Amino acid sequence: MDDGKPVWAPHPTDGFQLGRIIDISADSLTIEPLNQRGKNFQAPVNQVFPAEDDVNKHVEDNCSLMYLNEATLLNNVRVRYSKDKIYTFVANILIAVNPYFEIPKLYSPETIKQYHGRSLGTLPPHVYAIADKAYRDMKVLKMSQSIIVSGESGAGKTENTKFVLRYLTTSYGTGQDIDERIVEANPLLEAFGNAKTVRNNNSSRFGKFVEIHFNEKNAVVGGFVSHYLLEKSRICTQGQEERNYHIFYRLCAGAPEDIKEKFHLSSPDCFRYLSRGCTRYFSTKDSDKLIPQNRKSPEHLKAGPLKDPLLDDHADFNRMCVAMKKIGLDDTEKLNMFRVVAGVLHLGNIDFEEAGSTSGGCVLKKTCSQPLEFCAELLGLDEEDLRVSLTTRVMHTTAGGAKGTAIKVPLKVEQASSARDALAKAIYSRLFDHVVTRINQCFPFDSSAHFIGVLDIAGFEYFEHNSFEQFCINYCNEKLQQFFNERILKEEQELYQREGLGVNEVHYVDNQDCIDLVEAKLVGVLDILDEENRLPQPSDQHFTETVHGKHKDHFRLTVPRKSKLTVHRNVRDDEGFIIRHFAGAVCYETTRFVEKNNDALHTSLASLVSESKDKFIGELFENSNHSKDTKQKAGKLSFISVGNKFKVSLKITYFVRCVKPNLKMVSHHFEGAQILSQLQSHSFTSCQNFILLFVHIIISIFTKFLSLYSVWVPDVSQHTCLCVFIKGKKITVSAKNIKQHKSLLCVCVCVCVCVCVRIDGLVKARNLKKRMEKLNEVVS
Ligand code: AD9
Ligand code: MG
Repeated sequence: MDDGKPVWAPHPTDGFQLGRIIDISADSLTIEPLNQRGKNFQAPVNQVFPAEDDVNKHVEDNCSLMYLNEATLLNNVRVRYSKDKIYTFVANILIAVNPYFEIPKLYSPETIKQYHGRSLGTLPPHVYAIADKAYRDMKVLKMSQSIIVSGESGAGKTENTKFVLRYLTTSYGTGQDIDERIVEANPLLEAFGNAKTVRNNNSSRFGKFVEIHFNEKNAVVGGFVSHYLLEKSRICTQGQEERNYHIFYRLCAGAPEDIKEKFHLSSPDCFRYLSRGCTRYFSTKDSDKLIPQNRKSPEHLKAGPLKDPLLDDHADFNRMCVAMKKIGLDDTEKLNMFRVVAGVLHLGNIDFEEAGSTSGGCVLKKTCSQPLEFCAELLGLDEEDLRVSLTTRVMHTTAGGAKGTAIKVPLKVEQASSARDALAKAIYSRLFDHVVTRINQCFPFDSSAHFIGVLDIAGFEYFEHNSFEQFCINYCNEKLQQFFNERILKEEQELYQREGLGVNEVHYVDNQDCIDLVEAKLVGVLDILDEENRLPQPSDQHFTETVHGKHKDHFRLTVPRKSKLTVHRNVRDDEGFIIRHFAGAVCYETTRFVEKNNDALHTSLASLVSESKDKFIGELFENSNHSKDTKQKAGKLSFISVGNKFKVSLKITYFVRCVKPNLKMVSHHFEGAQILSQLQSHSFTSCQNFILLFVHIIISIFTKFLSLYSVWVPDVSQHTCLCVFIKGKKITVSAKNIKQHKSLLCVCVCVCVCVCVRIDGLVKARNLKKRMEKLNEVVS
């Protein structure tokens, strides 16, 4: 690299910049930027990479780059992005950069036809190519396949998932209703399970695994959606400038007048559950003109009822109704769903105040008789029963160990508010379960030979303030990453073993310790939190202290104050903890963790709704097992079941790694540094792992070779790239001559491979990783 050739050196915002090596010291290089002559700077050796001869040239598969490293990979993706080529392969992993605009013809029916039956690599990289490969492998290998779509929030996972579904149903469907229903299920799922967040205007707040089933003749016969981890806390409260689930606003904005009247709906501003987050869009004006002509006008931001200038709730309501019709839901079912949504909104408006008596209990505020009446009416409950169940709970006295008489214990204002919110969460999440169940009934199948599953989960999240929701989502992503590591590395190892290379063990960064930290029995954060919830007086502070107490020297967990990992010094040690995730360290503020983890419906409320006069509500709660309900926390159980599904039933997995180009969510804007960090934590890790694995093999061969014959060693400190020991005699090779020696190096590698291929054993060399990186540069 010190041959005067351009190199990639770190840049704070672009990720990398082109420069020239001016000087080399033991562990750093002096670089002169190509576009800022004289503005030299120092860069660590391991962060400077050789550049391709032509940095404006791009390749479809990163593996065909002359030098494959972080910088060339990023540059390749950047050049392609600037030409609206958003897909790039790294072998058979697909990188997909979110373009934030519709690229003409990229997903057109003609494009679908083009990819039909074509081998990977014969056409430009595309998510259709991955879908087709999965299909062909399913057909040939007679095995179910899965495609895992990952990436951070807003990176394009859900959109790409939809493209895969559309491709498979269009290309290999039978042209019947079922094909369309599988695709049209998405707008409905999104209405109930997606919301606007600061990272994505249409953020999925649940995970889904969609299976497309095929018959013996490999034609689509049906589908099945598994869902998990719906973010329940959002139903009652949202972060600043975030919204509740779309359906609430769509109903208020788009429902016909008669339905609005029937369900007593008005502007979203009138509902507490809708007005907690979006202060920016909040106004007390009760105007109902929800769709601004100019959606971005400042007037609109200032005035008008609660709505988002970038979302068109009115039009989206109509689109959702079309989707409902297409998947076969009739008007009664549709209205039932809307009625429950409206019931939840009115429930949220019920408020409490101290009773003013010695009982210490609470009563409904005087202004709340109407919300109580509306809520009871819509949910088929008795108004008085609802009032009593919200403000008291039934407890059984125990006499001599046997259950005694039931007594009504009055609830304090906060307890009654929690009970109300728990009821809202229970009703809405039951409704969501019902929506998924109904969707599944719309594309039934009697039997299927195989399926292709597509996983789309909420992406890794880190904000300025991170709470319980981020904790759960990131835990899920951590599990997914583990699966990715295992799958890719294990398969590679097996391949090397099959090829006869004597590699016994390959070490890679395993995140099992991080997963254990969250889910281990008794000492895991989730169990500690559950335990806290069971205490007579649970507190966030006590929970946080217990977490720190149980994991004092845990590599993955640290206190916020002393940590250099994140910038959250203002969080006190008993107010949070930092977890080092695979994708970076996140500081979680534990205020309200206990409350958010508590979905428990107390018995009187649970039995009240399950005995509702309304048939639909009764059915939602029909098979409810209250004790099970109270225990279903944080999606721990449900994620594992989905995870197990992969492990047990699927043999082959394809990965689509989505990348978010910028935080502003705009088109044609490439923020190199933040893309680089996504590539490092997602796609590139895998690529690095490949390289690491490859270099690991070479190193182990060399190390064996050393004891017998000779070895090549990187020797940067002497301004040379290589020293070669041949039978004990050291010969240095300067970087200038490296090209001439390339063939010699190749011969050496071949000889090493031939000689050492059957030698087993582990590498014990120190600083292995550093050496591997150096050697990798040399070898490449
Ligand atoms: V989250 O983890 O659910 O918050 P996703 O699912 O990764 O997130 P999503 O697919 O919802 O992100 O994409 C965000 C937005 O980017 C979409 O609403 C589109 O407006 C935009 N997008 C994403 N992919 C494409 C694309 N291939 N073409 C055009 C796109 N626009
Ligand atoms: Mg999504």
